[in-house]
Amino acid sequence: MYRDAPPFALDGVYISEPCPNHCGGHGDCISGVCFCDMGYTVEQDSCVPSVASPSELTEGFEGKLSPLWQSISGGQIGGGCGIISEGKALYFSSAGRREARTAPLDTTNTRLAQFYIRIGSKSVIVQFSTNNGIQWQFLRELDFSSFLEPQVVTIELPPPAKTPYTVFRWWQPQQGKHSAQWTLDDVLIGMNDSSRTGFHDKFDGTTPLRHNWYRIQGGEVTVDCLSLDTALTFNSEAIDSK
Ligand SMILES: [Ca+2]
Repeated sequence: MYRDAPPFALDGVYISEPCPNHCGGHGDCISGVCFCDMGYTVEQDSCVPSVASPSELTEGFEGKLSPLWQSISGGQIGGGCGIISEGKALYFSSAGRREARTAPLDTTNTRLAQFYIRIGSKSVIVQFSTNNGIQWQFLRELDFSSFLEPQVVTIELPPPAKTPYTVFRWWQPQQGKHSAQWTLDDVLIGMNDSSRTGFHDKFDGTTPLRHNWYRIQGGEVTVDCLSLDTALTFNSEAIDSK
């Protein structure tokens, strides 16, 4: 009778009594008490990482993938959509689920999420979760019509996204076999919140360059020959590595 029913599958089933924040997505809730997974401890009735999570993710998809990606589904590194920012990119073309999900990041003092993206059809949605993906909160919906050409997107993180264990994901909700592709490149989740109050960089080594600058090509911090002070110097020998 149901012979022609389409196949379906289940994944990540969570059945439990309710605990606050669902034990952060890292534990079992037994009679209203969280029993945390290894590497997580109980804090305010939820499970939080025992060791502080990294506070910054940068990914250009050129060499080895950052260990801060928790999972990538339906995508692979390649050049399927052409150059998005620079070199290779994360190219989503498979039928079925298409998602890139980060590991928990400590975004308590993190300012923004920034990335290059090109979308062939439908929308790509950017979300965050503070309980490891049990519940997702909205950051941005990117409609393909605005991203037929590669664009850079900058999202200032809202206060609810600034936690010691925030997970981010880019995903496309529904996929048929003939849906067009999309591609992600040069992902940055970072920049310190202190840069919100103004911008000042003396290039004296007190702040890592990547905290203030999204990308520097062909320049390096050296002692400036005129002022005898450190400066970001661009000279003819520091050619674009591309
Ligand atoms: Ca790249």
